[in-house]
Amino acid sequence: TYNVRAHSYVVGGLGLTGQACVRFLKQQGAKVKAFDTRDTFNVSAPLNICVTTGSLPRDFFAGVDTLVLSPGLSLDIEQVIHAKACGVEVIGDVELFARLNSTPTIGITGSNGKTTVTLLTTHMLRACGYEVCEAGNVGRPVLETLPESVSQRETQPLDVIVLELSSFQLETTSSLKLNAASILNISDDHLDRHGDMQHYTAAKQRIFSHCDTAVVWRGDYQVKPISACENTITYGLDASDTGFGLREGNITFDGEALLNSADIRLAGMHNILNVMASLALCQAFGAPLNKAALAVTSFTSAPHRCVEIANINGVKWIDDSKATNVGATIAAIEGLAPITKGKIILIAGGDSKGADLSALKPALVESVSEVIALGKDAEKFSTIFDNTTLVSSMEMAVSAANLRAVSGDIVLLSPACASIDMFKNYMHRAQVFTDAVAHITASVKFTR
Ligand code: UMA
Ligand code: ADP
Repeated sequence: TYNVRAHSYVVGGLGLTGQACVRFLKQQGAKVKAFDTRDTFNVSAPLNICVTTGSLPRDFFAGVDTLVLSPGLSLDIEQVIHAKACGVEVIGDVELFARLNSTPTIGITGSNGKTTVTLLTTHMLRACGYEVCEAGNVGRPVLETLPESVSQRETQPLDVIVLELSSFQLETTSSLKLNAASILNISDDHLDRHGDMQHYTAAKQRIFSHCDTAVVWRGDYQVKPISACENTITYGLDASDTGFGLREGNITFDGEALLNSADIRLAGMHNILNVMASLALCQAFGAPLNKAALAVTSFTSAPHRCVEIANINGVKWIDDSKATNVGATIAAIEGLAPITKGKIILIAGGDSKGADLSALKPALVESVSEVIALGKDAEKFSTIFDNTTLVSSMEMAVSAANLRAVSGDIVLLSPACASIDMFKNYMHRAQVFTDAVAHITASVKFTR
């Protein structure tokens, strides 16, 4: 067994993950100090340890054997190269969790749908009577789910943990044992960090390294495990007699109807796939499938994922600020096109993270009347779609859309890009959008 006290740690980065690592390691009585590459950053409570910012002194890693690196930091930065040169092992918080965890665990990764499937799977398992919590990229650092962590000590022992895992978290993980795991889908994202699709896919494939049951979408060969897993459950939108399928509007398991898709309160075919993935993960864990299926009907979308925030004179305003890559925006357009009575006006742009936006073109040409683009990579939209208007703020984007939209239309904020060039995060971007839309509502009332 892994003994935390027998090691001496450096925690790299003091965001949410780094702070949770420091607290956990200190509680366990381990030796720990930290660095952050930024001159200034916020901590939620005093850490009471030695913290170094910027470049590190030459002897910084003397006597240290493990660097726990935050997911927001690349393995290529000078501090990590320095650590490796000193013989220090570089791991992430998920690897530390893996070495200590003994609770059954389910893992979810993919370019899109991770949070939805993580929350839905958790919701289903809770409805089946299990003590369950979600953690990881969804927002709760994984170490906080261990029974010895302060936040878990006061609560009931967990029957199962559902982990949302990003490619950054998987990149530094090697011994995570999962009862069930899935790569939901793979499309272009984070290439500024991973370099190319091959490295990005390889990071995601690490989820299957020690996994009992792989949950596999039949629609993309890239999501199949390259390493051997004992069992496989497949799903897809075809009428399959094995695994999960779709027949006459019903989600089926081994050909038997399980759930009518009309009872699902999430929009778009991509969400049917998300429901199937969640059901398959529950099935792999051994949960009663009928109860899990019933729970779907009481699950609503997490915020900022294709949510209608206003209907002003017949124009629907939709917040899909969480669409930070091309795959998510395509899913939103394809999901909304069949339900719109008019045209779709798309507000998009931000930091494309090195992505090739041309994959968006067919969906734009097919279903979007105009793109209003903002942010660092706004001009990339002009190169793939003629009717693109460039604006310099979200307020301008909303008022331009308001001028063009008529009853029956949809104005969709689905940026296909990260928000960090103009906003604190995707939630902040959504707030600025919502405020600007509320401003229109106020002026509509005023003119009346
Ligand atoms: N940073 C520095 N220097 C440092 C430390 C951080 O510049 O020394 C910067 C990073 O480059 C990044 C930001 O600070 O821009 C945050 O990085 P972090 O590693 O400290 O992030 P945390 O606050 O620990 O949050 C992370 C996940 N964030 C990232 O991977 C960037 C959160 O996912 C996750 O909820 C949290 O751990 C708990 O597990 C967020 C995310 O955006 C939602 N994830 C990306 C995505 O979903 O696309 C991968
Ligand atoms: P993630 O956690 O992977 O970012 P979310 O569930 O938060 O995933 O959804 C992010 C974005 O991707 C939203 O815009 C959502 O509408 C879209 N999306 C959700 N599921 C899928 C899917 N299976 N395929 C493509 N896009 C999806």
